Order: sequence, then structure tokens, then C-alpha cells
Amino acid sequence: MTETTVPAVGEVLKDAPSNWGKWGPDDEVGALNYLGPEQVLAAAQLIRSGKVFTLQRLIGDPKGDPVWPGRTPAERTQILDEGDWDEGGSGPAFPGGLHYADDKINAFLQGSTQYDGLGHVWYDGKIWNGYDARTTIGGLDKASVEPIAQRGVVGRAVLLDMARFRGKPTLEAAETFTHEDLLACAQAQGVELRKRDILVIRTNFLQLFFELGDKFYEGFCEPGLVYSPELVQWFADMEIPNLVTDTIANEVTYDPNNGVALPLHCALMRNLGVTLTEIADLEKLADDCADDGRYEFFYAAAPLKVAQGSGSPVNPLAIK
Ligand code: UVW
Repeated sequence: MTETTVPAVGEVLKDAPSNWGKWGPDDEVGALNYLGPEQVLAAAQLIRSGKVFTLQRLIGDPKGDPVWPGRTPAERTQILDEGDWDEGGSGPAFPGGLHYADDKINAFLQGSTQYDGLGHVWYDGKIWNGYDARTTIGGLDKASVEPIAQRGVVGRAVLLDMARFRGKPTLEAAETFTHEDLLACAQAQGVELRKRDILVIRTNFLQLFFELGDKFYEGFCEPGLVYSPELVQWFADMEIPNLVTDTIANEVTYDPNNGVALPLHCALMRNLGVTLTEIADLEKLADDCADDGRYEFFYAAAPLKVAQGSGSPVNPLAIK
């Protein structure tokens, strides 16, 4: 499909549902409003074994990191270590002879496991809740990650293991699935999907990424959810607050029906206010769910409070 035949995303989504205004003209966290004390208390009832799973990818993994083209993985640099106090070294001298290690990270805020602010993507000059896209210039004045970080994300989450459901070690490049596939997966796993659930979807994309190496970027097309009006309506009706996956962008990169890039980002994040969490490491959690047959758990995530940030690294917790 050539570029000229690809429709504008605004055209594709012209009749799509919207939650703009639903939580007032000043709202910046969208569907996270569905998660209140009632949902937190109900989710806490799911803690039975006390097992804790951390869902962040390791920053500094020697194997590297998958990132969206044009971004670079987060990098840690050592600034001070014992070598700085070797003879001729320039380590600072403190009374009593204190030595210490210092380091820093240089990171795209979307360069590892991350939460996106609702203003991270847009079309037709408007971001979430109808704010002008020009409010993103020089930093997000509206719908940045900061208000999400200020409130935190806590609720009942359900893991949908699409790779196991399809009987594969990993989904393939450009492989798609729909909300109906999610429902079938939930049924096969024996877990009920409820309104206001945080959806956590495993494709085992990381295995695919490392298997393909540089070839992945030549054909760049991740597996994932594929846009349809029915799928977007299902997210709206289910009042899904947060979609978490192990892929870079949570959806198939190019819609196979029309070639549009990331239409679900626009339909879910910009229009419905669904928060997206990407590049999560779901492997240990998925193995445990397959072992004990329990795919529901307490989920808590606190992205970093980055003023005007379009996103933030995060280490979400799943507690069973
Ligand atoms: C884009 O939206 C381009 O990237 P991400 O996958 O980080 O949301």
C-alpha cells in the first residue's frame, strides 16, 4: 500500500466513541477515573499467596532493548566509583574519607517499560479532552504523565496470554488479534473479564525482537491488537482504564486494512482516555499464571512524576 492511499486517521475514526468532557473540561487522566477506592479495595481481595511480580524490563540489559524507531534505549553511565580515589584520581575529599558511587541515566521517557501521558499522541490538532495540540510545544502543559503519576494506578488486572492461547512461544511480526480473541483467551484461561479491569496482554514480543535482531527494524511491524470500531466500542463499554502489553506500541504497527500507523493509540488514548503502558516484562508473571491457573491479580503502578513529561519509566507490581 503506498502512502497516498492511506486515509487520514481522523477520517478512519470520524464516528468513533469519545470520552472528552466526561470527567470535566480540566481532566488529564481520562479512563483512570474509573479506578477509585472501590476498585482498589476489591483488587486487594485478590492478594492470596503474597507473590510479587515486577513488570519492568531491566535498564542495562546486555541484550539491548526494543524501542520505537528514532528512540534509543535508556543508558546508565557511571560518574563516580572507587577508581576516582586511585592515586591521581579526582574523587571528592570529604572529612573522614567517605567514598561513594554515583551514576546517571540518559533515557527517552519511552525508552524502557513506560507509562504514556494521555497527550502523547494526537491528530487533527487536538489531544485528549480536546486540548489544543499546541499545548505540547516545549513540554506537555496538558495531559502529561505527571497527573497520572500523582494519582498512581491501582486496580484488578487480568493477564491475557495470547502467545500461550495461540500455542506459540511468541506471536509473529504483524500478527493481529481482536477483542473477540481476548474474550476467547479469557474463557480458555478460566478468568472473567470485568468492567474497569486493567488489561495486561502478553505476546512474548521480546523473544521475537531478539530472534529477528536488526531484521526487526527492516520490516518494523509489531504484533498486537488491530483497530475495528467494535473493538473501540468494547473498550468504551468495558470502561477499560489501562492497557499494558509487552510490545513497544500495544497494537499492530500498521493497520492491515488501511495502512494507518497506530490508529488504536488515537482511538483509545486520545479519544477514550485509556492510559497505555508499553514494553512490560510479563514472562515470570505469565509462567506463574500458567502454573496456578490464576490470571487475575492486584496491580499497582507509580510512574515517575515528570513535569510536562510525555511518558515515564515505571516498574509496575502484580501481586497474587
Ligand atoms: C508512539 O506512539 C510513536 O510510540 P509509543 O509506542 O511509545 O506509544
